Amino acid sequence: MLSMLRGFSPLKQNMSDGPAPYNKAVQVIVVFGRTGMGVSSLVNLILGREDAPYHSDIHPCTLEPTFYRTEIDGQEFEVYDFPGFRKGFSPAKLIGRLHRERGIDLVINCIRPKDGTVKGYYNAVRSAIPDRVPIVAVVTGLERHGDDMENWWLRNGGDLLGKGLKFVDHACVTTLSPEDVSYNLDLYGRRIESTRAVRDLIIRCCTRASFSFRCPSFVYYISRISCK
Ligand SMILES: Nc1nc2c(ncn2[C@@H]2O[C@H](COP(=O)(O)OP(=O)(O)OP(=O)(O)O)[C@@H](O)[C@H]2O)c(=O)[nH]1
Ligand SMILES: [Mg+2]
Repeated sequence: MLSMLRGFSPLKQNMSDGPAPYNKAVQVIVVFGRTGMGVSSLVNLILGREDAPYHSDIHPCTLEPTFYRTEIDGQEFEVYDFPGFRKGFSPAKLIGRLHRERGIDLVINCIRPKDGTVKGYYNAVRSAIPDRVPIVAVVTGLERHGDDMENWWLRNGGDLLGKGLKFVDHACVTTLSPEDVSYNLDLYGRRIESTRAVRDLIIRCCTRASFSFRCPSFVYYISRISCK
């Protein structure tokens, strides 16, 4: 853990070209969750390419924060794939440090129905960054969830909010890989739908995107109060 903190610098990631210099035209997104719940798969869904390593091994795959660049609707983003919470390890301090050094615009908590949702993990990240940085939920693993994946939130979203996990917005998706969905038209369609849902969520909720030209500020305001 200590060596990880020492080695971590948002300016020294394993990308061929480093992060953009402090330039708030580039927005910073953090994706976190419990280890093995599909954090890297969600990063890949956002990117639209399989750049973040992922696997089904029981051992953690992502061992250090790594960022990837992408563009959504003409806006530039750096998407950070964080190592997952696990016994004896929390990425919360690293997320706090990234915020101090670079400024985070949006945090995505990747959760899975049942065991993927842990209030302690949410709280650790919430207390590592200022309240003004929005945290949203992306619920994954819903490829077999009835006709409409969004129905999961209608049934369960209230419980999460009632437990104190204050997500300002959400999306219900599958993050199965392109290979996993290639043999099934329904799954393939759900992946396309999922990509759109998560990208729309980002555009709605990224702080500056919603307050500037992308989204009327009252929509952001409404989405915040409707989830309290
Ligand atoms: N059924 C299902 N499996 C998924 C979904 N998303 C990811 N997976 C699988 O979950 C496993 C773990 O995915 P990762 O993206 O590596 O998870 P992670 O949270 O980044 O894991 P670590 O980096 O090891 O902490 C892989 O086998 C994925 O294919 C999903 O929406 N549905
Ligand atoms: Mg990972």
